[in-house]
Amino acid sequence: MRFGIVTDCYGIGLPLEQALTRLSRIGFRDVEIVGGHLAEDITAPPSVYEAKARIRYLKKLISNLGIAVCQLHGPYGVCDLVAETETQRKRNIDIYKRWIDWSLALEAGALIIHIGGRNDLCPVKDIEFIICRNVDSLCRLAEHVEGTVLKLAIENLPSRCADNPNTFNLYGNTVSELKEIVSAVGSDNLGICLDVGHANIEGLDVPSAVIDADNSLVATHIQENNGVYDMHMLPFSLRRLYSKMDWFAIFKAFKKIEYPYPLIGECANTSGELPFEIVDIYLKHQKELLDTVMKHL
Ligand SMILES: [Mn+2]
Repeated sequence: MRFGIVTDCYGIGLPLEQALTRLSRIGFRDVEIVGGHLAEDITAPPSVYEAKARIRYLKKLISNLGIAVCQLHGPYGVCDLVAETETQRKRNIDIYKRWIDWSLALEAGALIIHIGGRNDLCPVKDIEFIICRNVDSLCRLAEHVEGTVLKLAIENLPSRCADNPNTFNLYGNTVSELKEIVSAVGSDNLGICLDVGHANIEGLDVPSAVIDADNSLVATHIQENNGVYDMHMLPFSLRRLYSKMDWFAIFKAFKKIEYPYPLIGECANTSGELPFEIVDIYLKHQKELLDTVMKHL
């Protein structure tokens, strides 16, 4: 088991090319590229045709650095797959298709998708309606990736959020809800991204959530929080008094299901706040700590 990380761990202000170079130098081989590193406006990414020179450059850089793009995170919650209107939903699906094209161009393993039904973006609160619209939107996205190895990974999102009280998700808060969507869509390209921190906020038993997700798991967001704020800290940052996340049990669960991909830290707790040289030292040692823990499970 290997530990990788998101590319905005230095803060989004450090360009992708520089972040990748720094991460490679300190030993990282596996990353999630964040949408904000590829497009100024994540709801309007350039087409891969418009961006072909940059894509060519990035692919060469990634290969030279020995890095694998395990995951790519597109528009986060803003392109809701249920949406306020059908026109908006169609527009959001098309934006996701552009992110799929980027994922394919960069040979990413999985594209992370936020499940539709965010409270503030989705006026209809009927759960059956939310499920139907998600399934329909995801069927259309699955069609767009058919015949490729790219996985679309729907992420569990919390049903309450102390940081941003209005932006919680009405559905897709548990592994069983995500599995219901995955089986309704019925595509080999669709799976789950388990955000263990979101699972913790939701009050789920995190190791059991990993076991439940089992082979539908195709992407991860590893992050620690206190169960209230979505803190996105590296594992072992908090004392047990403040965090109920038992990292030894969590990593053991990933080992038990023989999770085949690197675990990706969606961790940016010092991002943009420290000099890059300090972040390098911090990340290098955190990686060493996590690799050691995983090796000795
Ligand atoms: Mn996440």
